[in-house]
Amino acid sequence: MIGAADRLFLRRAVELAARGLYSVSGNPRVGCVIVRDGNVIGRGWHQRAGGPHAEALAIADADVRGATAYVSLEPCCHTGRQPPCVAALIRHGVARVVVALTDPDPRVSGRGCQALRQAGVNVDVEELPAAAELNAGYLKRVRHGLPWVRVKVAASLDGRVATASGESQWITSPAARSDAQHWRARSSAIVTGVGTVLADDPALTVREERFAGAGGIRQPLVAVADRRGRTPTDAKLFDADRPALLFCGEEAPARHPRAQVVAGDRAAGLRPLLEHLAGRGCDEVLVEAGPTLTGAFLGTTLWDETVIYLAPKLLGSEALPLARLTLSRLADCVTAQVVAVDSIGPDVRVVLRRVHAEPA
Ligand code: AOF
Ligand code: ZN
Repeated sequence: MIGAADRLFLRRAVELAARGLYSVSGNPRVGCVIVRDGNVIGRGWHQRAGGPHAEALAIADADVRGATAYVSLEPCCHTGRQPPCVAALIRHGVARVVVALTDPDPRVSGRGCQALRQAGVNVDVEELPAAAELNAGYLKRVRHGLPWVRVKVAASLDGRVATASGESQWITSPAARSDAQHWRARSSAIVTGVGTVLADDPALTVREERFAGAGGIRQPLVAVADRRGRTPTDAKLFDADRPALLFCGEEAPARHPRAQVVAGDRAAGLRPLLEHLAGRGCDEVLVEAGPTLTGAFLGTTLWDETVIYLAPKLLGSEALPLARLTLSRLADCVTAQVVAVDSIGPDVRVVLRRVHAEPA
């Protein structure tokens, strides 16, 4: 049985999990609160993939015998880079576990709860949408072998991203550009196109200290869709200390002095690119590209979310559109659902989700 106090502590566990928003990539964001007689006696959150799990950190805080553990994700029952949390919870005599989200990892997937019950621990599962939302990328990767794809666009009010001559710096305000760092910082990878690299030479890094965890700022991997392997060796995106990948067609050189080349006809498509990134453990991918690659994503069902910063300016009908898409019928238009609208300095930020035609 779940009560109001249980829901409160479970929400606390999810809040703790959110502290890993910028540092955990490749693993779920997980929080754990341990409570006895209405008092919190232990708390922990997962801080980086490969590091200690939330439960282990929470247990380390106190004598937890007979207490209740509130966890934002089903405790693991397998040995990965860390020992199984289920065994630790049992060994330390936790009497009850309340879970906000079942772990879809095939090594766990209900078996964590089952093992706890078999050991005589009471288990309640109370699915909290906030727990799933925080791990939308992890859930999609584990369930579908694809990352959560977020497309970022900075445009004028008339949906233009550059003048006809290619001038684009800057359409949105410094406040909006700083806000946009948040999406980079939470991503496992940033995807761009070679056209953007050649035109703008972006660094595509996380630069603000507010995103630094215990180990400093985690830089997301960078991936360039670059069919012919034209990314210059002195491109700024190579300057950061993180993996760089070029997704090339078969005609591209097999090697690049500063990047790993993923080559072949299949590598040149967007789905293989995303599958490759998911295979490397990328949960959330941010597409920061020009009209061609942005249009290529938005014209498919491969994207999940779009974040558009709109500056109150008009660039006119000769300027470049945010997405190069050719549609002949209104019925073919890309449809999205608005999930948030906010003012960011003088600009507006709109967050949209793809309308899934197929059942979720
Ligand atoms: C938990 N608590 O805090 C986390 C869990 O390589 P490992 O050992 O870190 O295992 C990764 C898997 O463990 C991951 O796919 C997920 O199933 C689980 N993550 N589980 O009980 C945690 N981070
Ligand atoms: Zn665990």
